[in-house]
Amino acid sequence: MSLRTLLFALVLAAAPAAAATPAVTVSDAWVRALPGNLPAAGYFTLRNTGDHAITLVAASSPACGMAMLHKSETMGGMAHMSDESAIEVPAKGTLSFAPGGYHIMCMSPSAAVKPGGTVTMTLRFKDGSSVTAPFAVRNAAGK
Ligand SMILES: [Cu+2]
Repeated sequence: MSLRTLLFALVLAAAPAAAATPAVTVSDAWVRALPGNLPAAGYFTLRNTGDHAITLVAASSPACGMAMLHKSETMGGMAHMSDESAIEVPAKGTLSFAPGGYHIMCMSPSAAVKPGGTVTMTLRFKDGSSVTAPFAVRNAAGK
């Protein structure tokens, strides 16, 4: 085996790990931009098309200084947000990030977060895989 063939074989062997793509689809992805420097919120529907449960553990975006997984809840009449470090999506299940519930908290949004624009968000899973999807930016009214 020549060195060239050996290198090619090594690249092939390494390829599956590097290309780990989760069996998920992301749809209805959008970001609510608020005026000024207020945090923006990302919403989407994540469908797990695979045969195994997957666990969403983080989000990131070049358009956010920092992105966090949050959940809004009303407790005793008070609106409250909590950090979520792991959200499991069962096999063939769907997870909804929507106003009033789960959202991606986009702290220090960049200038790209303006209504009519598009930003990309990356969702990371516990198994090390990730998916990147375009999110349409809407205004405070969700339009
Ligand atoms: Cu939040």
